[in-house]
Amino acid sequence: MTEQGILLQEAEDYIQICYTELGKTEQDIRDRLAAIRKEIDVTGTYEHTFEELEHGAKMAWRNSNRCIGRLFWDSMIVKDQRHLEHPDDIYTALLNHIDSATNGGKIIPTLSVFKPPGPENKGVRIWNHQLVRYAGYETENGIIGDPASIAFTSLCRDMGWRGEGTNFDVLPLVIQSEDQEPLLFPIPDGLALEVPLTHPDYPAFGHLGLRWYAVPIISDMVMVIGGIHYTAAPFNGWYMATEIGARNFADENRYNVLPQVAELMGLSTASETTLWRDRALVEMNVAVLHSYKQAGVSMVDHHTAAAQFELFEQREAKCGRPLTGYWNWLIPPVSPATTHIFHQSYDNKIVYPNFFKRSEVYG
Ligand code: HEM
Ligand code: NRG
Repeated sequence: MTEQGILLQEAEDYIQICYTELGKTEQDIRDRLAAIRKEIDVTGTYEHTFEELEHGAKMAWRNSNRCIGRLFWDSMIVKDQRHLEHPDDIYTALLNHIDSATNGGKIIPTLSVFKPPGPENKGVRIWNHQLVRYAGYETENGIIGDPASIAFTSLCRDMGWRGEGTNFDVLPLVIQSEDQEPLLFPIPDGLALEVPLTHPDYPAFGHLGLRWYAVPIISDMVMVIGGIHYTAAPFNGWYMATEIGARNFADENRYNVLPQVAELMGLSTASETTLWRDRALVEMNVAVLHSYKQAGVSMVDHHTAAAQFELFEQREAKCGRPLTGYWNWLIPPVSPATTHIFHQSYDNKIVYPNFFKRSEVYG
């Protein structure tokens, strides 16, 4: 089949299901498909209406097999920024996303959509993994900051950016539009809300000087709806505490702070059988939940998130939609067997619309 034939096929599949879910008539579907056929014939591609884009983005979240947060798929805010081409305007829109999604701490799940590539244009691409992320530097005295950001940080430095060199330097935005070179834009001080970490029972925990940003805004995934590849569609919800407490700070190839937490708790790290890692891990997660609560920033613990996911499973069954999920990612990294997710299996079939890693789509 030709590329246009495939696009038309995918458009037809999507419009059928989208319009059915939105309660439109068979005539609406026929009319829209005729218009899309014509548009693809003439231009080689087609544009989604806002309604199609909005519902498609929500479906893409609903179909994200690795996401435990899907109960709230239907309430996401979708911002249509497809008209923006100039990097300055895209920058402004990204700052607006950060600000309006943060909402003073009461986080609003939000997705901004920028111009997708087509036969005549290359669309928009954001080079950051997340809009807000800490830099990582390799130095003679070891790594400073987030080891996961070393490659991207060095790219920013090649483009002329200089961070302060702390463990928590907020990286700049790197935006590419059409055929232009990627450009670098700073995130103004104070725009990205951050939470200093403290522990309700261990004052010494606060002296570690740990902090994390309020809102995870994934910006490097491709959203695929009806055959259109949205290469710039940053989205956010709120954090589940274990993402920060059990991975970002605990992984040995990330901030790796469990030995320091064990020490301030007075635990001996001489033998694994004391389970000092596990005890430090739990208190690390207590600190994350406590600190976000105290700062008034939305966050969910893994037990509540699993209960919400169970409700999502039930609602999907009621709507007659087969549930898909990826067990390896859905189980939380702390006490997984205390959640129902651990004790059942999930079908990891990929259903469209969905989000993909760039490498899955473009190799
Ligand atoms: C992955 C929670 C909102 C799409 C995840 C993960 C968690 C999570 C814990 C696993 C992350 C990891 O292990 O690194 C939540 C919570 C949300 C939320 C608590 C609160 C509302 C969203 C939204 C979207 C989304 C709004 C998209 C519109 C995804 C996708 C992944 C994912 C695509 C997989 C990411 C990857 O493959 O790297 N989510 N999520 N989530 N979530 Fe959600
Ligand atoms: N684990 C990553 C974030 C992955 C997505 N998680 C969310 N997404 N909660 C981290 O930064 O720790 N979301 O859209 O809310």
